[in-house]
Amino acid sequence: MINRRDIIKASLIGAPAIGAAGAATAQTGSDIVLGRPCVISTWDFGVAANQAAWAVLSKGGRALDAVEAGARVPEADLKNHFVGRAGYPDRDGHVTLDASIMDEHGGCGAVAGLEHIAHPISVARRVMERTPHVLLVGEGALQFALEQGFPREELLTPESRAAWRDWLKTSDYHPVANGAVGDYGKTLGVPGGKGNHDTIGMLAIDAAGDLSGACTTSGMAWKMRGRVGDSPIIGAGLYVDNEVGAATSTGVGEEVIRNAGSFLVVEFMRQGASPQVACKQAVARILARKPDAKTIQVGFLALGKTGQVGAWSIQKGFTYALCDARKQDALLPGDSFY
Ligand code: SD4
Repeated sequence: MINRRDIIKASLIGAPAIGAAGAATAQTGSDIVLGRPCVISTWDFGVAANQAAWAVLSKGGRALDAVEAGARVPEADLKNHFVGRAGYPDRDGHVTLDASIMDEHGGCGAVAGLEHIAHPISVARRVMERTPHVLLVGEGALQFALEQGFPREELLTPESRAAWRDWLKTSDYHPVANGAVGDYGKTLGVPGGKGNHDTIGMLAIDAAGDLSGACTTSGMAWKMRGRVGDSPIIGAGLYVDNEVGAATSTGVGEEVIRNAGSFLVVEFMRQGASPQVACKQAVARILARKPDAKTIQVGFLALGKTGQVGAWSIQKGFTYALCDARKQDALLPGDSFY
């Protein structure tokens, strides 16, 4: 994988892009600028998700439809143990899913602790479009999904069950009072980091220049029953402001919630920070408020209204995928403090 600077130099993605008015848009600082339409998402598997989103965007489709289509790809991927079907369960063996979606009008919908439904992102969209509410949880979310015609399914695969049983041998998870990131087990490594890094956050701009975002996850492996992370919390795991830009997060959700992370990134952008600087400042805020957070992973991804991209994390290892008319399979490492 080449680094961000190389890619900008090589003009692979950082080449002058077609901006809002169809004119060449200059890069600002170290920001990568994508053409319109475009889509970005967290982690390596974001490449495949972006391509599904691109199938919508390249035909002039709406960013909202694109991010839903993209997020459904890892939700269905049996090799991905941190999103949708085959997600690792909580400590009691239940696969509980969190997801949120936001559109260009500030509309939002989310589900938390949803069981037995393979595509929580689509249920989140129904919450947005067909209820007067923003967030449905647990039993109520399941009831709503079934009423909406989503099939009830077993999401715990034999492989995920085996991993859970293996984890039960040591139950290697030690929450610390209200701070607590815990130890997610030796096989998963740094909490929120490599080995435990498959939440997808996806942000898109469509041909009309409108923004939408989606975020979906099975949350931290072996979490306490009832634990909800940042991904379904609007302003924490996802925030979209069609005037300014959008942001999403991955990693240990407790630290993101504590700092209203994605909202914070968008607010920094509103105050004039580039998406890259905004992500960096939000990670710095987390570290300033809780210095021992340097042992965990949190990453932010942001997309400015005119296609600038930002990505910053606590630890090395955060990657993100980019896609516009010039290239649909770009993958870059984010910048980090450690
Ligand atoms: C959570 N943020 O539930 C999610 C998990 C994650 O990389 O992103 N892991 O806290």
